[in-house]
Amino acid sequence: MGLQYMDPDGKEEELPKGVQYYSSRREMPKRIQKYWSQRHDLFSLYDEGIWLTDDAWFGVTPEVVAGQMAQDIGEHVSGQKTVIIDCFAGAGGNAIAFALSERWDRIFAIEKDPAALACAKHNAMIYGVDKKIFWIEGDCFTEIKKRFKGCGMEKDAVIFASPPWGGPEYAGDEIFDLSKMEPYSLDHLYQSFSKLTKEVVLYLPRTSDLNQLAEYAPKNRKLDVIHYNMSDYSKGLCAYFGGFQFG
Ligand code: MGP
Repeated sequence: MGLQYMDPDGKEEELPKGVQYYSSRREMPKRIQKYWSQRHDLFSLYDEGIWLTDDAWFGVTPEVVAGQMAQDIGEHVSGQKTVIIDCFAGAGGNAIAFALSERWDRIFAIEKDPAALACAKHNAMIYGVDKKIFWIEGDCFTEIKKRFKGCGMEKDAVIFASPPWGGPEYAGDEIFDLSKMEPYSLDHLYQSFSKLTKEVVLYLPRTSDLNQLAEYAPKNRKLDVIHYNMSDYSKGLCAYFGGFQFG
């Protein structure tokens, strides 16, 4: 049984379990109150009734950052890629940005937490793109094997993943050790996703150990890593594996 929620048109809705719509900072649990002032950075349409789980407040990609990433992936990937798979869709920030970019024939959004998935679908509806996304509830490692491997779609697909970083505590490390990222290490993510397609984009902490990332650069070739700023500092970085060409 969820909470009652008054949508912006004044209709009462029952919120699914684990889903929240906060209309003031006071309503939020203390541990996430600091994100209240960022709500319109996360979703410019927050006031239209954006749903989030409490953990999504610190995991979701801010809208302008997600938009920039969607543009970079779409413009700089080599070959005829037409499918993008968002492996940790969370509350939908990235999948919505992919849909708004109108670059992809098919967008798949995988999320194992049913509450986060309910948020993502609802939020995509607010942005008018829910019908442009195929929603999959499940574990991304299982789902990509089950649904995409051997179906001929691999050559058309890019995998995007904004995985959990082990919570906001990541920020306490001067250099973030990607081999200890919880619950999935860089190696686990890279090895699992690159079995499906070479074009893999990972969104990682801004303090990620670049030497660890460099180990995945192809021999004698570069690996592009791009920081994404808001205001004048980095929110996080994307590592672009496989065929991407940035200048
Ligand atoms: P932050 O450092 O937790 O917060 O997240 P804040 O207040 O934005 O920090 P500040 O120093 O920038 O003011 C910064 C950004 O990292 C967020 O906007 C998210 O995009 C991203 N992010 C944070 N966490 C904890 C995660 C995570 O676990 N997974 C993913 N994919 N992104 C995260």
